Amino acid sequence: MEFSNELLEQAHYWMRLTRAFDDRLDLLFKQGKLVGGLFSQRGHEAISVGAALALGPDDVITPMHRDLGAYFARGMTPARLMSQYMGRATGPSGGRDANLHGCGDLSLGIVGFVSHIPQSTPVAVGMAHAFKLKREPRVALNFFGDGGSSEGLIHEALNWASLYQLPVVFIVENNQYAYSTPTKNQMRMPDIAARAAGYGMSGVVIDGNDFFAVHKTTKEAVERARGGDGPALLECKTMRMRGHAIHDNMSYVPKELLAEWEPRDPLLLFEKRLREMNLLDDVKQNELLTRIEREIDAAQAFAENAPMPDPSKLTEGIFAE
Ligand SMILES: Cc1ncc(C[n+]2csc(CCOP(=O)(O)OP(=O)(O)O)c2C)c(N)n1
Ligand SMILES: [Mg+2]
Repeated sequence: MEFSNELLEQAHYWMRLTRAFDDRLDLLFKQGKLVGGLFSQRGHEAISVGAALALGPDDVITPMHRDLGAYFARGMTPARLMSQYMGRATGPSGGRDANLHGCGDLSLGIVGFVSHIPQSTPVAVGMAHAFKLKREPRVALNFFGDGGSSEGLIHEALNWASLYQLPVVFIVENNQYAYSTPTKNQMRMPDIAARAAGYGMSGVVIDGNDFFAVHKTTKEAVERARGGDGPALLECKTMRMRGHAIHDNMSYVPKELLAEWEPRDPLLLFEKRLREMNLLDDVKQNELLTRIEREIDAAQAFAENAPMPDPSKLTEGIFAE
């Protein structure tokens, strides 16, 4: 598969934007300017951006809490996302929820998730089933974590998806930990992708820090799913480079493990490749970083000046009795 220069440029922008936005959120949280918790994206950029860029405009994603890059790549603006993190009326959840929880926009093909994991997996399967019944050439892309993969719902969803050969692709972001639980304490086998065989679908292990591998494998799986060949389970191996959320100092993660992953940072690997391909130099890199900082400044100013939600509108858009 060829990677066009345009695609690589886009991917670079989205991945750097994700990293810089994540760093800014860390600062803003410490200044008391955000509401709710904060889940760092560091280490997940190649997965969220690489996978999301494999889709067409009519496809849908059901992201999880470390997929900020997928939101950007689907076209959600920094101003709206910053509003969401600051609990403003201008965020996608209108201030009803915070960070990426409850953050979706169907016009961009993003279905926001509820906190319970992995509840959005059967939602993706349901959408894929609807696409198939309506004979629409659309694909659902679902993201879940290694922790989520041990929940019963995953079994039901993957089994159903394979039985009906639905146009859905599952990305499991194996970042070695679910909160403080290392994967070896929640499953016996080394690869979650191995479970795919039990459902009669293909399972692939990918280096989740390698944009090229994530994008290529996802794109192929998406096109197979779109063509009627059914779902796939893609396990992207990475490392959660921060605590579960900002309150967590991850004292339980061995320092050597983090040191081992540090040089495999997805941004560093990607930029090294771009330089080798003569697509990046210091001037271009500095221009990009400066432009992104300005964009994030503007998003922050927008959100800080945006109104808080109007309490009288609390029940609007809520489906409940
Ligand atoms: C059903 C359910 N149980 C527990 C939680 C609390 N919780 C939120 S994220 C999380 C860990 C998820 O780990 P993983 O799926 O590996 O994703 P990661 O945070 O590592 O990206 C837990 C236990 C939840 N949201 N839903
Ligand atoms: Mg995890």
